[in-house]
Amino acid sequence: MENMFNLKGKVALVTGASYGIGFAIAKAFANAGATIVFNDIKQEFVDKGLAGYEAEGIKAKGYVCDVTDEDAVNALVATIEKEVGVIDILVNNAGIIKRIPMHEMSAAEFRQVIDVDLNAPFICAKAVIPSMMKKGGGKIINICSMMSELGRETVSAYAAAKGGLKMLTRNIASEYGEYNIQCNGIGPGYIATPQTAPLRERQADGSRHPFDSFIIAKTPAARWGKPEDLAGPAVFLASEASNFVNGHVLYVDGGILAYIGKQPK
Ligand code: NAP
Ligand code: GCO
Repeated sequence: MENMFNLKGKVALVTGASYGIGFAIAKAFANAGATIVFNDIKQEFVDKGLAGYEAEGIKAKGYVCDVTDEDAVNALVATIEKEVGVIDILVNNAGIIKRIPMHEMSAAEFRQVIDVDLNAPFICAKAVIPSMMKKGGGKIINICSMMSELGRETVSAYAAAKGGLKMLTRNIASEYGEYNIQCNGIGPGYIATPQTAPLRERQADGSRHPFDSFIIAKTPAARWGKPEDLAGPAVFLASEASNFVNGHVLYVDGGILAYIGKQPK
């Protein structure tokens, strides 16, 4: 049974994995035996990520690459294949959010979120699929969101992108399942990372941010998730243990999607 979750001999590319959720997933893959490759937009973040992996005893390789740039992504994949090996596992983790009321959001801002959160996963998956097909299979994991299922104020672009990413996940599963490529999503709940830091900032009087209290009330686990909460689900979807799981979004949300929320006192 243990071998089913073993990633020894596998090359895993986790996009945007200098820190946050991507870093935690890549660390889990390394601990399961995978060779880790990651990218970030800036060398300073790649260096920060390399230092983080080194501190964990992980020999990762990091590259500067903007996932929205198709030529750069194709060049990245070719370099990885030359320097490390064919990518067996791709995690489309890189992502941004803009919290702006829709009627105040410019089309350019909307497009930027769609570009990173939806177009880039398409670009990266398209870049790795041909070699996966030749190799006889692979794993693609798209990091979706509560907003793949739910909307809320100010996140129209993000919800549209993450909703689209859920369907892209299902379509890749449908189109490439016969090549033994499994494509699944992970839908994290509210996780304590830099991306959600503004939602957890203490108020001037030291009290919790209203959204922080809201999420605690909406989560049966009554806590924010930690990036490490995603480690086990990610290793499962990257391993042979999930070879017949395809087109699924695994929500790792502490129960948010199942719960109406705690009645205010
Ligand atoms: P984060 O802390 O903001 O980290 C995002 C990472 O993506 C950063 O390393 C960032 O690099 C990188 N990135 C952004 N745009 C990029 C681009 N164009 N090319 C390459 N790298 C890029 O976010 P997170 O909370 O770890 O979230 C990671 C993923 O999980 C995202 O897809 C997010 O939507 C999703 N998610 C997060 C939560 C949550 O509650 N945190 C919940 C559900 C889903 P820079 O530092 O250089 O910008
Ligand atoms: C927000 C949050 C969420 C989380 C995550 C929830 O502003 O509502 O940033 O979008 O990032 O996507 O699953």
